[in-house]
Amino acid sequence: MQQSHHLPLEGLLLVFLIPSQLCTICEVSKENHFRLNPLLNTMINSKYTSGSLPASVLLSLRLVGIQNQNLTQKLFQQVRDYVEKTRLNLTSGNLALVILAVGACYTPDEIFIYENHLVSHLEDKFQAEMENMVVHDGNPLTNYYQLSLGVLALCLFNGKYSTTSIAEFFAPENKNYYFGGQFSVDTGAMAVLALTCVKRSLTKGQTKADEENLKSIENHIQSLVKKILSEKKENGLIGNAFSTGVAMQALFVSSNYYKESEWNCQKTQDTILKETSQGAINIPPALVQILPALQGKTYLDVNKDVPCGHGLDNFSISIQVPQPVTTPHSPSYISVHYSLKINETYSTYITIPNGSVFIDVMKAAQKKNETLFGFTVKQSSWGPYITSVQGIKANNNDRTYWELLSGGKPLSQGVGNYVVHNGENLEIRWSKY
Ligand code: B12
Ligand SMILES: *[C@@H]1O[C@H](CO)[C@@H](O)[C@H](O)[C@H]1NC(C)=O
Ligand SMILES: *[C@@H]1O[C@H](CO)[C@@H](O)[C@H](O)[C@H]1NC(C)=O
Ligand SMILES: *[C@@H]1O[C@H](CO)[C@@H](O)[C@H](O)[C@H]1NC(C)=O
Ligand SMILES: *[C@@H]1O[C@H](CO)[C@@H](O)[C@H](O)[C@H]1NC(C)=O
Ligand SMILES: *[C@@H]1O[C@H](CO)[C@@H](O)[C@H](O)[C@H]1NC(C)=O
Ligand SMILES: *[C@@H]1O[C@H](CO)[C@@H](O)[C@H](O)[C@H]1NC(C)=O
Repeated sequence: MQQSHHLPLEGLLLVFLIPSQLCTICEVSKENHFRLNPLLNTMINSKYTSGSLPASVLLSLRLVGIQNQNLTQKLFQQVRDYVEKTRLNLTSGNLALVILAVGACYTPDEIFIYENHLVSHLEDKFQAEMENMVVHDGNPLTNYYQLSLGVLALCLFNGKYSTTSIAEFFAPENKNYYFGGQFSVDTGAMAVLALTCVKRSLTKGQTKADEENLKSIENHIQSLVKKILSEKKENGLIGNAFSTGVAMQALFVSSNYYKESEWNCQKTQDTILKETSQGAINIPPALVQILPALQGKTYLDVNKDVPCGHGLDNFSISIQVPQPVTTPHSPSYISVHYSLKINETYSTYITIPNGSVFIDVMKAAQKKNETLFGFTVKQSSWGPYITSVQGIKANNNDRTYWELLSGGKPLSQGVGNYVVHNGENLEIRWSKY
């Protein structure tokens, strides 16, 4: 908060006093910058069609010091349009991303935040999330990932929030960190970033209550970091490929809560670089978190009072025309089994061109029988999200959603990205998280 003037000095002291803090941060070396090319190109050349994605891309580029004027101006314009078109009827997390992106480093764009009172709007939205939790059995309007983004933006941009409430709501045993009993790495990692920001702002204040809050926030960070590390896979990924970017960021800012031997950052980095260059991680909202992580940067480096870095300033960015997908003249067809499970199960066989994705199967089933298989989607930055099937709507207040499965196992991709296979057993199931 007010102490932001002291940050540069504090930063220097940290560098000299606690060198071990820096060892765990691994950055892609200069000679290897070319390996970031596929990642950057996918990010930059995506059509940014949906929601806050332009904001996330802008934030990511600014954090790594890419200041291509044409590109940042275009992105900033898209963010403005988004804010105007939606008249700020945004979810808390989306508004937080706008604030972080526009305010990252000292830029003239920052005035946009103040002209539109974005921070006080975020305070209201955060309040509404809390109130919803009180009324609806502890369930926020959105989720804890977005509440964490909200706390982070309020903390970095001098917004008002109650540290006592945060210390209470963000306890690691809170059910909102879990989906179907499984710890959500993305959620825990974003919470670590938010709590770390709050922690840093508290080490100054120091009333008796602050001291209590500080202690409990430090405990929360410690247990969340432990849970994140326990989701580390053999190949170095943390959770899955889509959560690893934000998990790396969380581990960068919390290195005094684990031993150096507990995380091999280099291994995680190698796997991520390999997977992005093979095109295995080609979804822009995942890449926007990975890019800063590969440069040793985190969302906590968003500093409105310091100019943008120059890290990748010389990076050559080619704005490509997306290549048309070459479709074979006579596509081969595959057949899959599709079932819809509510209380009863409704099933059908669907024949579709090889290479189709899950949503193509759903559309074909819908065509067969609209009453049984009719569904609706909402566009999100990750692609189409299934909001209802047979008229039954997902509802955050009840923690209900439409779950995607294959062979009885939950998928880690959405209906717009998951490519289906011949003979596969696909299912969409009315579930609780
Ligand atoms: C919270 C959450 C959920 C909640 C959403 C409801 C709620 N209470 O908000 C629940 C538990 C229901 C859920 C469901 C699913 N999720 Co989810 N979810 C998240 C999480 C942790 C945060 C989303 C968020 O608010 N982001 C921030 C805001 C600002 O961005 P947003 O785009 O506006 O957010 C909306 C969308 O993200 C949407 N959403 C949530 N999950 C998914 C998944 C897909 C594929 C799509 C298109 C949209 C979507 O819900 C958000 C609120 O409206 C993300 C992690 C992340 N990094 O985002 C994973 C994440 C997006 N989910 C993921 C997956 C795989 C799913 C499921 C497909 C799982 C399954 N097997 O069924 C389903 C979606 C099925 C469907 N109906 O289409 C993956 C997507 C990976 C990918 N390659 O696309 C992520 C990245 C987690 C991960 N690391 O694997 N999810
Ligand atoms: C920016 O865009 C203008 C016109 O669209 C173009 O002439 C110029 O070369 C571009 N500059 C860079 C650095 O790409
Ligand atoms: C905000 O948007 C939601 C759906 O996105 C809509 O249901 C609601 O009526 C909107 N509220 C206002 C005040 O426009
Ligand atoms: C960028 O390029 C200029 C000129 O080619 C060079 O002087 C400068 O050192 C480079 N900066 C970085 C960060 O590589
Ligand atoms: C499923 O069955 C239960 C118990 O019979 C019922 O309460 C519930 O409403 C049903 N759910 C749906 C979505 O039909
Ligand atoms: C579908 O296409 C993939 C490659 O795109 C191929 O390996 C597979 O054999 C094809 N399957 C059928 C049934 O044609
Ligand atoms: C759709 O399925 C329902 C229930 O099985 C059936 O009554 C109806 O006739 C079907 N409609 C079509 C167009 O096949």
